[in-house]
Amino acid sequence: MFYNVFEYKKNSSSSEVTPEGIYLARRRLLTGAAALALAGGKAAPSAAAPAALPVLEAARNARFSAAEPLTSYGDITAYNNFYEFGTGKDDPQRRAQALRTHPWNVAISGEVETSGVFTLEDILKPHPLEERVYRLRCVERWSMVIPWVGFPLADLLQRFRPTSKAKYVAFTTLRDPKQMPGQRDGWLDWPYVEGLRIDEAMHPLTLLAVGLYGRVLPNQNGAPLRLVVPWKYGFKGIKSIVAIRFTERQPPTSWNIAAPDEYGFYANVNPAVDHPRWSQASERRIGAGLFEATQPTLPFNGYAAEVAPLYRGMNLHRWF
Ligand SMILES: Nc1nc2c(c(=O)[nH]1)N[C@H]1C(S)=C(S)[C@@H](COP(=O)(O)O)O[C@H]1N2
Ligand SMILES: [Mo]
Repeated sequence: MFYNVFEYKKNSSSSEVTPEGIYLARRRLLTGAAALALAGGKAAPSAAAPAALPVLEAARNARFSAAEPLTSYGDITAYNNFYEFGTGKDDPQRRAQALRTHPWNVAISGEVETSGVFTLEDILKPHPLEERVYRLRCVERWSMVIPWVGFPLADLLQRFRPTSKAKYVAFTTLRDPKQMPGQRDGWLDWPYVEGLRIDEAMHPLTLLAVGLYGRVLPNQNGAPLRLVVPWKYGFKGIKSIVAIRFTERQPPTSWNIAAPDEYGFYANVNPAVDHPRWSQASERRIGAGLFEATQPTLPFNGYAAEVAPLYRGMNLHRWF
């Protein structure tokens, strides 16, 4: 099958980053990353993040942050899904460092008054950054708690003035098999695509992330720009976005194309709806302890109070 839920093996070197390699890759990025509001000379926000990555100015938004112990920087950046760089959990950290994230353009198209191709700097400039601690629950039954740096997707979308026909928002990842060796394999149809209903996209919890642990996103976590939708399974959080399209019809999504019986369009975290091959009732918090004991999975990943109203009257077994 496309990925194996049981393939996890603890990577004993997961917290040993190679500072030289990361530093060199980051130096290349830094040269043009002015729009990321770099604050030179500031103290590292977390001893867990490598000093080689540029610091981002971002105060924590307490209202939208989970009060749970953070997953370590080492685990967040060494245990990844980014199939463009391979299917192994440690492939992205090893193979994504050479991805060129500058210059970077994002194409805005479809049912909007203002469409066009914008530089990353244009995309980011008007948006103050904030930190939000969100749970990430992968469909594979593991979870993390991640301090993202970003801004609400709604603030960006509104700038382009969606028309009344804009019912969905579709996202596309870079397609470049030269830089993304996994795209030479047929794991998924490339480029990776995802989508949200417009009210999901506009929900205040939906975040566009440009950093984590107070610094620019490492490539393996989706630099320079990735989606974070905390009440949905991790695969909705599309990485390294190059296109945002407003559509009238529900857009295709990569995992749904690959295995429609296993991955739905909605992909809301739901302990009551099993994946066909395993239960979704519990999860293993990465790095939480020697045995990483499982804990119950919460409806909407714990965000039910905020987002359950979006799905009022919908049969969530049918629309999984
Ligand atoms: N372009 C792209 N985005 C992607 C993926 C991918 O393979 N390609 N994997 C998804 C999956 S399955 C998960 S769980 C999250 C993982 O995000 P993280 O590696 O930053 O924890 O990214 C999602 N976004
Ligand atoms: Mo995932």
